[in-house]
Amino acid sequence: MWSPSLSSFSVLLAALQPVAAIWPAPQSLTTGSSVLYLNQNIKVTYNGESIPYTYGYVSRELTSKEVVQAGISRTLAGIFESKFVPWKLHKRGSKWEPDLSQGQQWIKTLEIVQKGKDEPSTFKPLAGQVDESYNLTVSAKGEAKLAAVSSIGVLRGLETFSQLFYQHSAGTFWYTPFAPVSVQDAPKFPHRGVLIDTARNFLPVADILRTIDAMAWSKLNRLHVHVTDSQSWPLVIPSLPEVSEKGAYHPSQTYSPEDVEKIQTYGAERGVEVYFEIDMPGHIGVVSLSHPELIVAYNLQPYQWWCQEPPCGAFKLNNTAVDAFLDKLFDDLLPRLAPYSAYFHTGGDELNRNDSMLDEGIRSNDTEVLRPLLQKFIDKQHARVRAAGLTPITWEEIPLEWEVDMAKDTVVQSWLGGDAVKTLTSKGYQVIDSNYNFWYLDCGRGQWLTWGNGAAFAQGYPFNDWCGPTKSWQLVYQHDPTAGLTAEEAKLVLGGEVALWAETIDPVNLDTLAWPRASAVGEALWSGRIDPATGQNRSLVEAAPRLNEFRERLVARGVGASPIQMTFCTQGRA
Ligand code: CP6
Repeated sequence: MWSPSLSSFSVLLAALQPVAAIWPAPQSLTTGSSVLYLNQNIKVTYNGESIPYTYGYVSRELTSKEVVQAGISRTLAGIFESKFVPWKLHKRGSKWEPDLSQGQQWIKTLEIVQKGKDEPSTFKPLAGQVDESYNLTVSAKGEAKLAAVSSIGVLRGLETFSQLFYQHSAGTFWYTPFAPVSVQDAPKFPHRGVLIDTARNFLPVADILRTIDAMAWSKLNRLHVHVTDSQSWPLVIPSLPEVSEKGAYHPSQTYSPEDVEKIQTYGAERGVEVYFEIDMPGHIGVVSLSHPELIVAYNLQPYQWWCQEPPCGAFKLNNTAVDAFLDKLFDDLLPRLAPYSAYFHTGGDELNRNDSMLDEGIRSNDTEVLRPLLQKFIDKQHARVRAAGLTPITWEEIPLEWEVDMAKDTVVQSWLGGDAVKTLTSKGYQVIDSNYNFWYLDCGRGQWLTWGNGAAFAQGYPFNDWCGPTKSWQLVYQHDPTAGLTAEEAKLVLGGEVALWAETIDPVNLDTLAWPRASAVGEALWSGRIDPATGQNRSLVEAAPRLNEFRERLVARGVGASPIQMTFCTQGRA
């Protein structure tokens, strides 16, 4: 008789007590119920040196100190400028804010200590492993301390710090109701990524930068730019200007070398490594517009015979002119990318064997004929990538469908689901999981089957849904890339990536499709599926109001994230 009323009593208490809503959940978090206020008078130090808070500070060079200084500026701006007043998160008509007439206890200091050095000094921040861990404490007296090994760890801790604060509805007061606070945190997986596709529909630089911001707030750290495909080539290659001149949708829809560097340095400043993919030998038909001699099966019909999606087109697999083109392309591009990223993605998905029937040097679709040619193609391509100091990433078809051998430090991105992650890790490859059943965020809307103004491909194809139903945040949240793996296999899972294939995405719907579902994957990859406090899978019931609050912060900071529930769900609770 006692226990039901006892438990409903504690539920009631929990609902009256505000709950810190850090997203993604830290590995360990304790909070109190003292109110502390924050204003621009906070004294910030970095390794003992005072850091003036300059509004809108942008780092001039990627040194740890500059990155931290810019991070502090953004963090405080993220608190003071976002004007996040959490009225939606409290019961209708309730008196939920601290009483300003009680006086203010201020946060006086934020003492940042970075114990390690960021090397190399050229700031290739996330090359290989970076220690992103941090400890954050805020005493009831208003002394905040943040300790980390790397400057990226400092940025992660600053983001957590910012999520403790709300603006008072009275105006220029910002407070946390949770002091004292103690956080110990570190990511479960080193690779927590988002794939964007700038070939099906172009994304202006500003939209990419906003995506990087939302990634950093979600503690996502790798932006994979699928920059070219058979539909368009927006990337300007100065030594091969004709490729984007012919291949971009429009001269305004291109990325100059300066744009690329801007995107990479913007990411590096925020602890987001930006790496690029030039997909090949399939998905490269657009090169036919400038170099028709290198490509087979461009824009052929019926497209299903040649590829998955029009317009088709693949590189000739055994061709010296293709080699010369790739030498030139990689010599131009890779040295520009290498200072800011550890990886280059060489594609390798959905190569259709029929394409080589049209290659005058091959004239076969026999796997046994094509496999050694593809092996040679991949060997040369990966040697070019490694020579530039980058680690190659390929799609899973290269090792699994084609059984091409690669060095075991090659990273393989898996998208087809099933046993692929287990098979790849048991073979010794490092894996990024992008299982399309869970982490393809574009899926679920009618696709390009009305293509060509409804005329060119109006061959009676039924309208269908692009790759299945739209995925809920709950579905993407619950996918664990290491489920069913042995401990040995799980060690080789670097993490995962959500994909935003852009057949039906452009700046108009990018934010609503990406956020906050990518943030849900951010928690799956940063915090892990298991809650260390309970040893159980994380609870959707616990996550929902926390993700809801994080979504409000995304919107307040200028990202058009979709709502995940009714205001009633928070206001209606006791
Ligand atoms: N484009 C490229 C795509 C896809 C892939 N590669 C894709 C395939 C199937 C689905 C969604 C996207 N549009 N280059 C596969 C990696 Cl369901």
